[in-house]
Amino acid sequence: MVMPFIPSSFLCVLLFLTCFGNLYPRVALASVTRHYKFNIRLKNVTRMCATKTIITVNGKFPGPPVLAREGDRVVIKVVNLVANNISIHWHGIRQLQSGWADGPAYITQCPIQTGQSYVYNYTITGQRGTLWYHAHISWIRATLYGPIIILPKQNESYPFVKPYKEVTVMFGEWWKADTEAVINQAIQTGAGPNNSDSYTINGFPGPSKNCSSNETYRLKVKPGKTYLLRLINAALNDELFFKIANHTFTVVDTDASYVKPFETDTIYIAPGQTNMVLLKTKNISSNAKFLMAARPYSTAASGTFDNTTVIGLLEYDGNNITSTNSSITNLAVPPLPPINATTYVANWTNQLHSLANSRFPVNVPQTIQRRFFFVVGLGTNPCPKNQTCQGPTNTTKFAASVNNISFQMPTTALLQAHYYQRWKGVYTTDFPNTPLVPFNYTGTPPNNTVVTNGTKLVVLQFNTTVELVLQGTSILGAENHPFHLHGYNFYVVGQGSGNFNSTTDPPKFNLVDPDERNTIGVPSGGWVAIRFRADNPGVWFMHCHIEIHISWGLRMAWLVMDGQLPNQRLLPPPADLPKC
Ligand SMILES: *[C@@H]1O[C@H](CO)[C@@H](O)[C@H](O)[C@H]1NC(C)=O
Ligand SMILES: *[C@@H]1O[C@H](CO)[C@@H](O)[C@H](O)[C@H]1NC(C)=O
Ligand SMILES: *[C@@H]1O[C@H](CO)[C@@H](O)[C@H](O)[C@H]1NC(C)=O
Ligand SMILES: *[C@@H]1O[C@H](CO)[C@@H](O)[C@H](O)[C@H]1NC(C)=O
Ligand SMILES: *[C@@H]1O[C@H](CO)[C@@H](O)[C@H](O)[C@H]1NC(C)=O
Ligand SMILES: *[C@@H]1O[C@H](CO)[C@@H](O)[C@H](O)[C@H]1NC(C)=O
Ligand SMILES: *[C@@H]1O[C@H](CO)[C@@H](O)[C@H](O)[C@H]1NC(C)=O
Ligand SMILES: *[C@@H]1O[C@H](CO)[C@@H](O)[C@H](O)[C@H]1NC(C)=O
Ligand SMILES: *[C@@H]1O[C@H](CO)[C@@H](O)[C@H](O)[C@H]1NC(C)=O
Ligand SMILES: *[C@@H]1O[C@H](CO)[C@@H](O)[C@H](O)[C@H]1NC(C)=O
Ligand SMILES: *[C@@H]1O[C@H](CO)[C@@H](O)[C@H](O)[C@H]1NC(C)=O
Ligand SMILES: *[C@@H]1O[C@H](CO)[C@@H](O)[C@H](O)[C@H]1NC(C)=O
Ligand SMILES: [Cu+2]
Repeated sequence: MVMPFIPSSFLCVLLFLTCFGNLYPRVALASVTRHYKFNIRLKNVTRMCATKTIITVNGKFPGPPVLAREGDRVVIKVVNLVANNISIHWHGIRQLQSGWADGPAYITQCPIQTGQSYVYNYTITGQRGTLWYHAHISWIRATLYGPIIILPKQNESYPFVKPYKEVTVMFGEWWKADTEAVINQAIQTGAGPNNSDSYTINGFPGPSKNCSSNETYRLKVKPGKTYLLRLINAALNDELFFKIANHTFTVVDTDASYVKPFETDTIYIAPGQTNMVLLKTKNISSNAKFLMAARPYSTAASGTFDNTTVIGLLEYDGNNITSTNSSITNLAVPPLPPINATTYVANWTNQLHSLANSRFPVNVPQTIQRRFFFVVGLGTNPCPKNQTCQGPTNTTKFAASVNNISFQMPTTALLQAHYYQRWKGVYTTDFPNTPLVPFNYTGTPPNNTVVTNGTKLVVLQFNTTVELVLQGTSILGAENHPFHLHGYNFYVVGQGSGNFNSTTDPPKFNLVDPDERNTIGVPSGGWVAIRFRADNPGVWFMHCHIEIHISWGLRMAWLVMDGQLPNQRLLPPPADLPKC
């Protein structure tokens, strides 16, 4: 059913007794349309001793939650009131037949220009858990992001103990510099970009010397209760470890898919990924305080990434909440794995298994129609003749590629070009299934690191079963690349270090209870294998979720053709689809 537009805060009060208080109380109707209005506007916020003007949704940082139940339709009118072009991606939403609402600029839509608006309209089908939204153009997502909270259908429960409270914990970065200037300069000079100045928890960078004492995220809890934490990594460039001193977590979900619960004291979460974890508070009376901390996992060279630690506070009820910076800094920072703890990441990821029961079955393709082997990593472009560059050896610009193709952004949207059959001169369909020049991907890097540039797509017939091996390289340093696929969830059937072996590795694939997700780290100096069924027609972006890598070209797109039946076709574009 469609309701007339009402402000989301009002809807919140109408449908939920409390919106982010206790649990989300009962929704009156089985399946509804939820209307939101996102005014994209500037806001001055003060962090780390300075005030900065940032781009926000409705003046909120992080942005307001989109709250829905599985099966609901979500209609979000986005109005662009800033000077920049804007588009918003609903990260992890399947967008079945609604590819026009996916959001990546120049892939599924032209950006929303200043003063214009666009209505994102989609149904949440077969998904429940935590996802998020973020701007999907340039580096605007640095501040334009927020949670998507999908509750189970009415009268359906979580497949774990009912939490006493639910809390969203969103990680991000704080940049003193203007991130648009940072990326523009990096692209111009070819050098690596500057680093962020701090990580954030729900927008707070934690205590910093001589700055306001209220910049620390505080989670107030009662003793002996179970809290459901919805963790989201919205950082631009960094994978993170997260820990709360003297507490452990039970991981119950990845990317809005339930997993077999397991205990861990340190979460590993890459940009684009989400995790739901249960936090059982201790049976202590009052006045207890513990630090929470997050800091990066990276194998990149020291100095090329922000290696700071963000601190938050877990405060038990009855505590004096006017605690100052000094009382925070007296607490012990929980010990996190070493920054380059690749073994910890592999071990953590190996513990993820789908529930795979009758209520939440695994639909991993057992037979495969198309196999792909994509080599992903860094590379270079030669310096233009009339310029000086500051990339590797000072004669190049940093680039990145998939099968040595550095994806060039078109100036019109690919989905429109496809739909209106005006694709000539916009894209080609000759993306290679395997690298054209094989080499020892994780061995001594080749001398020639130059990439080719192009806008190439892979065409898939509707319902094709796909297996994709993503192989990392050691060119200009081995790094983990968190790959995100739009329009689909996939199953992670295998991973390993070194080069993928097409004879010995596939027999070890997990086709029983593989982790289902939308973003997976290609291990540093290793590979990962995923499977999915191409049952969603449209043009679907796939890219590393480290923003500097996507800017350098670590991205490509799949074109999935319509099927025969009406419900297997991409629907016509909405009338207000932005024009380039
Ligand atoms: C932010 O602060 C500057 C300087 O005080 C002011 O000129 C500007 O109007 C403010 N912007 C907003 C969106 O409040
Ligand atoms: C959203 O899409 C549905 C299905 O196509 C349509 O019935 C509805 O009118 C749309 N709502 C808005 C506000 O565009
Ligand atoms: C911190 O407190 C100051 C002074 O009361 C206030 O102006 C500022 O907005 C607060 N900052 C945050 C992040 O809440
Ligand atoms: C927290 O853990 C540390 C290190 O293991 C230990 O020394 C300390 O006693 C613990 N504190 C509480 C309150 O459990
Ligand atoms: C963090 O990076 C800086 C350079 O940016 C380096 O000097 C410092 O040693 C690094 N710290 C750690 C703990 O790695
Ligand atoms: C809270 O802290 C203030 C300042 O340190 C102190 O005056 C007050 O008594 C404390 N309140 C409680 C309930 O501990
Ligand atoms: C991690 O970094 C430390 C300190 O820089 C170094 O000694 C160690 O060899 C590195 N470990 C790996 C696995 O690269
Ligand atoms: C891997 O994880 C398991 C389960 O948490 C743990 O028992 C084991 O010690 C871990 N191994 C390494 C090498 O971290
Ligand atoms: C270099 O040449 C290109 C192509 O002729 C031109 O577009 C660009 O503006 C020039 N750049 C500089 C820095 O002169
Ligand atoms: C590149 O140029 C910078 C600045 O001129 C210099 O500091 C650096 O050593 C040069 N690097 C190489 C590899 O030549
Ligand atoms: C690839 O490089 C690795 C690391 O140097 C080496 O161990 C391996 O033998 C090489 N593989 C081939 C096929 O040359
Ligand atoms: C790379 O260059 C070095 C020195 O110029 C040469 O010895 C080596 O054989 C080259 N390696 C490859 C893989 O071409
Ligand atoms: Cu990457």
